Amino acid sequence: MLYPQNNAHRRAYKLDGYWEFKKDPTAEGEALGWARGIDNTRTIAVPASWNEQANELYHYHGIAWYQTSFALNENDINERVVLRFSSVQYGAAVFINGHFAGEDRAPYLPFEWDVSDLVRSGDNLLVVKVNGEPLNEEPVRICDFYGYAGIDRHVFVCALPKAHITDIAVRAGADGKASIRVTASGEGNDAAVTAKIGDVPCALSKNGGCYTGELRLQNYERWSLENPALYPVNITLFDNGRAADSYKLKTGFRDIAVSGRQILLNGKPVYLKGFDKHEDFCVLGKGLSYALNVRDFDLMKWTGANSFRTSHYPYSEELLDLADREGFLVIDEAPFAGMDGTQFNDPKTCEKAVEYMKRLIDRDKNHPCVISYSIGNECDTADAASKKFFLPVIDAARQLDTRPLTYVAWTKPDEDNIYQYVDIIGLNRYYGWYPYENWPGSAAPGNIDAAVKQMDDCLRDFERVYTAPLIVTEFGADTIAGLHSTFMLQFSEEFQANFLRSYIRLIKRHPAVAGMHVWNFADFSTEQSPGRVMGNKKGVFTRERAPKQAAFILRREWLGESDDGLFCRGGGGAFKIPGE
Ligand code: BDP
Repeated sequence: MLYPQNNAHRRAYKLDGYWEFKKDPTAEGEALGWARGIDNTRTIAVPASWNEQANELYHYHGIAWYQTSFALNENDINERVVLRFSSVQYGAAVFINGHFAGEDRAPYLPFEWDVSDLVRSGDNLLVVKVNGEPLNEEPVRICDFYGYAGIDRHVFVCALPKAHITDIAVRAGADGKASIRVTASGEGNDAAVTAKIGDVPCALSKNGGCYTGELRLQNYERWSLENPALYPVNITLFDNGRAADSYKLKTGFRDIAVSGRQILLNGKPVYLKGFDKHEDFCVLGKGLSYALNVRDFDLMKWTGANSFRTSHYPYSEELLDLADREGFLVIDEAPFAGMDGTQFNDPKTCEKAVEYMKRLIDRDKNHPCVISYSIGNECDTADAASKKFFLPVIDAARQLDTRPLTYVAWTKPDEDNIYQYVDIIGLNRYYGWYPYENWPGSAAPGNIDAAVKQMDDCLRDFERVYTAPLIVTEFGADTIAGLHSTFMLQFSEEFQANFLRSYIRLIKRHPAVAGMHVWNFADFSTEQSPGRVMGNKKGVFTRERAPKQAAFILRREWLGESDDGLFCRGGGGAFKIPGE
């Protein structure tokens, strides 16, 4: 699905702003005719989760109704009008001018409908019924993160030409070759499509239902961490002898592959250093913020990170755009976290999982930053029934994309049923933090030396059983910013700094490991519980993005900063003490 854009042929109206909002705790809105409009509402901002926008909304996870209006002119309504939601948690039923437009429950993924028959010139009423939590049969769980709900990314109304481009897939390799596939709709038999990357044109030929072609750039720069060169791809659809539609996206020429124990970027081994993140910030909840994204990349770079995982769901398209521009390597995770036998044994849930995996790849396939899709996080894959769920997901992913697949879990090497089918093995380990009662000889919480020994054993066990690259996809310790201790006590900044440094140094000694992601980039909100002090505090940064001591340790481990450097350098370069 293409991201909305404005050009000579397309208009995209963003419906950001203040909307009207009404809770529906007894689910009676539909019967009361709220689809035709709601009254006695309160104001809510879009995009953003609703929970932190008002005291009365924080704990609300039921059904809620949103309403706004948008104006279209005569030109718009003579075209194909499409309504696009970039993501709504957890699913939306949508009504335009009182008529049903569509319903979709895909978590953290976009959906759109042709609403040409429902709109009129002038004002149009848009009403959205939102489910505040996922239905049981959906392959998505709110794990250790707060169940933020609402319209958390942009909503667009688009006017597209009747003959229009519906999809574009560009695969650009390190050798300068690009293959392009375009699908269109509403065009005549003599329609044609042209493509241009940079200055190099390419006529696409009609192949079954789509237009395909290849081109090669002679003078080009590869997309890499140091130089994330992006090239504009301009696609034009000609119908009846004239340009009917066009679309512009960006591509990067790069290869990603797994060979032996290594991940290769443009044929050279690349070591992943970075974080697991969450879409989570004060007031916004999971709401999109461009400024926050820029800040997060700045801080990730400042620590020396080159990559992150979108734990535990697809993040916004805008965030991936930024990763393309900034040269970050992303493990793009499907929303399948914490699945167990209940989901594995329900064929409808398994079918949905395949659909969502396909939709994730469809959305993200053109991003050079995406180096791997993670098919899930910490599911009960010791259960053989997990194959019923994951093998079709893996199969679907392999049919659509050549990117390596990752699976992330805490299962033991010989008991897991899924690792053998993926290309990269993600290990989540918390030795020395959580008591692992079921792991014989588990390190006591707080005992870093024993934890490191146990992590070492774990890596050796995996190295014996699997030949694929390993990534330590999670390790970390909750830390309350401002708590200090010389006794190496859990929750102190000193403990976290030491804990991370010890893990990192051990991990670096294992050549089978191709990377490490610290849990977590920043503190984030969770359901309240005795083990969570207003959220998960394993962030290297606080929720407000202030560094804990561990952030400076990462700089030293990942950038090779000296001790002096910890105190004398700002993020933007050398900081000179006046007079020195
Ligand atoms: C891991 C989960 C992650 C949690 C983390 C933790 O993948 O979602 O937040 O543990 O406990 O097992 O901090």
